[in-house]
Amino acid sequence: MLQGCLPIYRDSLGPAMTSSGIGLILRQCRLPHHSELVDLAIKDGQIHALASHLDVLADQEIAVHGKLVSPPFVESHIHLDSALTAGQPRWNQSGTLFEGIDIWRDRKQSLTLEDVKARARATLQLQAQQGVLFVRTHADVSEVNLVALKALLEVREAVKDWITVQVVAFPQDGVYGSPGNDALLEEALKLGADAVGGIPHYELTREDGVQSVHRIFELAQRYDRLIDIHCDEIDDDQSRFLEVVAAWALRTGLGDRVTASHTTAFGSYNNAYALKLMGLLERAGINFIANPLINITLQGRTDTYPKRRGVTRVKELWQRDLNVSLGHDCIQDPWYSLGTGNMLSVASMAVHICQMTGQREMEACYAMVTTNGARTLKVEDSYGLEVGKPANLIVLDADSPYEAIRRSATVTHVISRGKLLAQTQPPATSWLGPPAA
Ligand code: 17E
Ligand code: FE2
Repeated sequence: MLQGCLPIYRDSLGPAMTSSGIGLILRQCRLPHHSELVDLAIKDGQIHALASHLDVLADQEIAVHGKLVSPPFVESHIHLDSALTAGQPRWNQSGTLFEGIDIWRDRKQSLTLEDVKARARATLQLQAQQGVLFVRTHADVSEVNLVALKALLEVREAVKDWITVQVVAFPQDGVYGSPGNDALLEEALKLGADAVGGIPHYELTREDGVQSVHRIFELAQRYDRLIDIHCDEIDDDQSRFLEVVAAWALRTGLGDRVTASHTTAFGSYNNAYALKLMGLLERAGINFIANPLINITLQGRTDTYPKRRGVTRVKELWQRDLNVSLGHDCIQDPWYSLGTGNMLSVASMAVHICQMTGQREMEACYAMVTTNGARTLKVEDSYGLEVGKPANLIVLDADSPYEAIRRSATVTHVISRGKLLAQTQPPATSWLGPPAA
């Protein structure tokens, strides 16, 4: 069965016990959606062969013993410029998005290149050691010297041999919130940002919000960049910029080069409008990113009871075959003082809040932190467990994606570009009490 699904280059491996040039072999891997165990050989940084038994020697062997071997996690939405600043200069007391933006406005006055780079690199290492090898970060560009953006572009370059980073030029204070912001957004693209961002629900007026979406599409077309907009991150059922984003994606043909992040207001729309909107979203073919850890805490703050969940309609989007991925959004910053970089926590939170507790639904949530994220970032050429692709993969202390989420399994091995990047021992308990069973 497996042989039908996976290309196998057995002949190219040469006879057993001779020097094969194989750098690393993982023995007895359990791949997602395959019942048979396979050996996986890595040569020159690429996946060289996958077969039920590879009769060949390698420089290094890892016995996986039937554990899950998966493509790496994809962190499709995080703010590395604000990561690890929680409490500076003060803690968020109300827990709202707006207080977070105000605190960050104060903190960003003292940003330096070194400050941002050090925190971003520490965060990336934290993520990578837990199996994240692809990251899309937002960089606040509503800041006169573009320090955050320049720092994150430098970091993108400095870490590229072990982790892939994409940078979104994100105008946190609005494209039209202050006079210079529009020019700063364009300057960020000239400097090399991978994607254009926006925040239409935070612009001063509804009209400014619509205008900002037009401007973002114009810039994306002029500079040939992706789009990832913070869209309708509010409980206001009248916040309807998602339809504008989808309409422009349709009209410009940019389609899946466009991503709508957060879209929490979608959880508050009436069903009649949501039905109409779904049809447009299907035609537009854009990507969605939900950030369940953050939005379960930021949203619903003006509610008494019943209190909204504040997360977009993840299950319904998935049921319509639209591409949804999940992000952490924050690790210890003005919006969220928690966060570990563990993508299984994100997937688990989505399972709970979005009520995706069926077996297929939980597998879908695992896909949302792996393959769907790769689709959103458009990195599929260098992503996936296929012969000929770069050897980016992880080993988990679990037998299936479901078990990985349920037990928040340890990522025991992280392999990046064919090399072992990090190893972690799963926790081991010694039971000292009387026999329990
Ligand atoms: N900025 C924003 O507008 N929304 C967020 N969730 C974060 C930053 C973290
Ligand atoms: Fe965000």
